[in-house]
Amino acid sequence: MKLFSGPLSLFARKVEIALAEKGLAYEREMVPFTQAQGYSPKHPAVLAANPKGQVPVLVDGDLALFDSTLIFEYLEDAYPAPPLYPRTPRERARCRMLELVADDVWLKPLIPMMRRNSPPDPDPARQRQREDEAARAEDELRGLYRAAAAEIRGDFLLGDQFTVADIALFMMVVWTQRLGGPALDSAPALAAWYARLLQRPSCATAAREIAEADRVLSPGRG
Ligand SMILES: N[C@@H](CCC(=O)N[C@@H](CS)C(=O)NCC(=O)O)C(=O)O
Repeated sequence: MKLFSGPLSLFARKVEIALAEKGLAYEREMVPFTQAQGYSPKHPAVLAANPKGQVPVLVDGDLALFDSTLIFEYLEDAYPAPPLYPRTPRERARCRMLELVADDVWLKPLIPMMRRNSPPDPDPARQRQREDEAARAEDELRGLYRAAAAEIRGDFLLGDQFTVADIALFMMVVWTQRLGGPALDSAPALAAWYARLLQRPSCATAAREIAEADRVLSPGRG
C-alpha cells in the first residue's frame, strides 16, 4: 500500500493514524508543501487519482482512493481487524456523525485561526477584520469544545472502543492547539480525553511529526 500524505495535512494524518491502529505496512510519500505556495506544484500521482487534487490518496494494488472518510471505510472493509467503527447500526451512525462534525464543523473556525498566523495585512482595516474574525472563531471553538466534551461516553467518544470519530476529533484538537486556539481547560472532559489519546502511539506519532513539520515549515509560529 502507498499513501500520498502531507506534512501539515490534517486529513492525511487521520489516515496515517488509522493505518497505524490497524497495524498495516505502507509506503508514505509526502507531497510538496510550503506555507507560501501551499500544495503547489501538485504531485502528478495525486492529480491522476483525485479530481480534487488533494491528499490523502491511498493506493492499494490497482485501487487509488481519495478522501480520508472514504479511505477509513475502505480500510475497515478490507482490513477489519482491529475494528475502527462500532458494531451496531446506531452507534456506527453516531460515529460517522461525530467524524463529520469534526471534519466539517470544526474546520470552519479553524480557517480564520490559520489566517491569523499569516503575515499582517498592510491595510489596517483588513488586519482588524482578520483579528475580529479570529476572535469570533475562538468563541465558536470554545462552544465546540463543550459540545464535544458532552459527547464523550467513556475513555473514547463511543465508550470503550477507539474509533474513527476519535481520530477525526483528535486531529482537529491538535490543529486548534498548534494554531494557538483556546486552551482546553474550559472543557475538562475533552482535555482528559485528549491527554488519553496523546498516550496512544498512533496519535502521539502524528502529533510529534506535525510539531516537527511545523519547526521546519512554520518557523515563525510562536
Ligand atoms: N475531505 C477531504 C479533504 C482533503 C483536503 O482538504 N486535503 C488538503 C490537505 S489537508 C489538500 O490536499 N489541499 C490542497 C488543495 O485543496 O488544493 C478528506 O477528508 O480527505
